[in-house]
Amino acid sequence: MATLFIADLHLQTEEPAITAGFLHFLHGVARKADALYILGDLFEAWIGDDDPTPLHREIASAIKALVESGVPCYFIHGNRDFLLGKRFARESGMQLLPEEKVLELYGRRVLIMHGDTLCTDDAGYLAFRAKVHKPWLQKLFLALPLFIRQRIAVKMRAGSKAANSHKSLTIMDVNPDAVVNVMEKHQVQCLIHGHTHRPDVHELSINQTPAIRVVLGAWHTQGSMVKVTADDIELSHFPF
Ligand code: LP5
Ligand code: MN
Repeated sequence: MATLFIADLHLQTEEPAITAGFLHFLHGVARKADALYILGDLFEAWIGDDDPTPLHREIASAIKALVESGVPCYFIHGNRDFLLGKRFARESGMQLLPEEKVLELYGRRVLIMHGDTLCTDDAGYLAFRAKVHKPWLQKLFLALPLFIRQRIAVKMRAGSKAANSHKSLTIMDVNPDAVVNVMEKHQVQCLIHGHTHRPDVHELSINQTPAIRVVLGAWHTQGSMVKVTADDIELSHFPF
């Protein structure tokens, strides 16, 4: 049996092919898994569980069907859907996890994260993140009318794109020391994350022992997943 990990689907109404690919995944390979972990940025942007966008209902229902088929589904927030809350979790059957979670999988300890907090060279992002993670600001934002929230999200996305266009690619990748620190903190030899959209398997050394960091790919034109079994940790890409 196997445990599956995906991230960075960035689902949005404007990208029906990605949605179709995800629905196919949920009705197919995911049904045979022991569990499915979604490591953030499932959605392109999330402005509250009360958003009536039909796509959200469709995705919730499809994930719920997976869970009701016997495959538990877990979610770690990304930097786009950090406001996804208990109401959507209930509707979809997903169990919400903290931003750093250690799993015991087939005798192996595996740390899972979205990955944005590893980008410690990106001071601008960390400052932004600290602000939008303030509970009082989130409460204030969620109390706004939906159309105002939509406008703010559009401005934030535009602001981010503009800021990113002036940043070096290195700054927007994980900091190697941050990776070692978090893996040593959790005493793991395996880390799986997303966010950077740079799928790869990186070998490193943690506590003088071989370790790996597996980065999931974003779902732009194909699917990407990590499959963990008792014998292997495999990063793969597949057509929608
Ligand atoms: O997301 P992406 O891939 O473009 O870049 C990310 C980092 N940017 C972000 C910002 C998100 O894209 C914004 C999404 C909002 C969705 C929901 C709204 C919820 C509002 C909640 C309010 C409590 O995460 C980017 C990183 C990059 O990853 C790589 O790691 O570099 O970080 C930034 O770009 C941060 C910038 O340095 C500063 C942020 C600019 C935002 C400007 C806001 C102005 C509008 C405010 C209106 C009131
Ligand atoms: Mn992300």
